[in-house]
Amino acid sequence: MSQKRAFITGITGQDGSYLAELLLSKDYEVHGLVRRVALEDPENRLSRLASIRSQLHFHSGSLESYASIHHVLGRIQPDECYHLAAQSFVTYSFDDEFTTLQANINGTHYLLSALKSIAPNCLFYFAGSSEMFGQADEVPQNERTRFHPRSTYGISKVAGFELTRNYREAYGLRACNGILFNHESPRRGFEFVTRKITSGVARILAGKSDEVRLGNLEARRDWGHAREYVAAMWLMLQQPEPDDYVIATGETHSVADVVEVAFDAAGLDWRKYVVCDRDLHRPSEVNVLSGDASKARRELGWEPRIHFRELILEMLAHDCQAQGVTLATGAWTDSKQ
Ligand code: GDR
Repeated sequence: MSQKRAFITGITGQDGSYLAELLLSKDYEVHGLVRRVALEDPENRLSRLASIRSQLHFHSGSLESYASIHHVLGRIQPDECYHLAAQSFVTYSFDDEFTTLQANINGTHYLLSALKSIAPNCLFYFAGSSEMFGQADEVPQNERTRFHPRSTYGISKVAGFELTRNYREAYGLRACNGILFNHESPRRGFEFVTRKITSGVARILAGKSDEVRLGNLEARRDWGHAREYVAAMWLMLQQPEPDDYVIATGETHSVADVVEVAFDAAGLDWRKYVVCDRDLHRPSEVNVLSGDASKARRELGWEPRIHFRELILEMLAHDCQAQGVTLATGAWTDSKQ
């Protein structure tokens, strides 16, 4: 059988980098959409891909332009398309609603429409989000739970989800939605709360900072490991029929729990360092999210193995190493990067 060709939008991000590694290990030819500026500054902007860069095919283009997407897809003719690129920071979506909606909805729409005309047999994955559930009616949330998003980010993901479903139903596109709950790793962006905390603790240990400023410590999330979540994306596209799947651990923890695990492992009393800042609270918060991934377990054979504490300690160990400090307790697992 000839080598399969995969196309990833958002390849430079946390999920994109893990997915590219997974697909290379399965002998795919891996193509990624990147901004021109990224190609001009590979050391910084392609840093998560450093170890596999030479094996990837990059295409400069923009999800803001239908013509650009059409052109790139025409050149690649992919067998599988993973649409991960988005304005993905929920907090920012309150500062710039318009850009979030335009970028996330139009980008998805352009891609689906271009695939329909250029590569209608291509398998398509859309990165949906637990933020679509928002203020959910039920706990835990599954594929049938009603959406009630609480940010324009969540709204944009609901629109992307519905576009994907509609292209499947109306045009027979083999398109799947992953409804992924929070997933983290040592490659997580520093603006997200888990990485903000682990990198903040590492900076305190290195003597470069004396506080971590946080918003709502009571918010509860279902946090898994990104490396395991990208495997679920691939599994979804290997099924005989396209469908939608919740991917989650089913365990929830508060932001305060992240704080406690990270500071305890560093031998620090978090009360001396964590500053609660009202300005970092969101105008409409999602208080608790907890996913029921039994459909994925049943149909995909997917199961998370890395638990919350192990995840946070892996991130902390990585951040400490980057700051040149060692943890006295030795209570963490080594970073697997
Ligand atoms: P989230 O992730 O919004 O769930 O979206 P984030 O880590 O930003 O927030 C998680 C929770 O922590 C609370 N919080 C803070 N958040 C940030 N970023 N900074 C803080 O200082 C802080 N203090 C408290 C938040 O209010 C929130 O309740 C992530 C993203 O990856 C999305 O793209 C993805 O779709 C979802 O996960 C699933």
